[in-house]
Amino acid sequence: MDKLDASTLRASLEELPHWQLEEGGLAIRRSLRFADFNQAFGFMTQVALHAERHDHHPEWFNVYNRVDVRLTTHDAGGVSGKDLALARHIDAVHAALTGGQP
Ligand code: H2B
Repeated sequence: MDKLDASTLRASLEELPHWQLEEGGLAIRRSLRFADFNQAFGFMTQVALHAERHDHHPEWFNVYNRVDVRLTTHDAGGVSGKDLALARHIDAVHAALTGGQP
């Protein structure tokens, strides 16, 4: 999948308000909070299985109840539609587990 041009990406991110374009524009990022480590790790497990099914994987960092996520398409050298799709999935899993708190 090709990387998105800057104006398409900017427009798409208006529908993903929790996600920020990284400096340099190569990736999008979101930091997520959970009730505790158990909930954070449950989130990571669900997202990992989805990522494997779609052959598109997040870069992420976890400390206790926090998960920092970075999405980019290595094969395309930037942000593609696959990253936007994964971002939407991540938002949905997070909202289902936490009730939507940021
Ligand atoms: N994940 C991400 N985020 N970007 C990729 O370009 C990518 C991936 N490529 N997961 C996939 C795996 C590729 O390496 C395999 C060979 O299909």
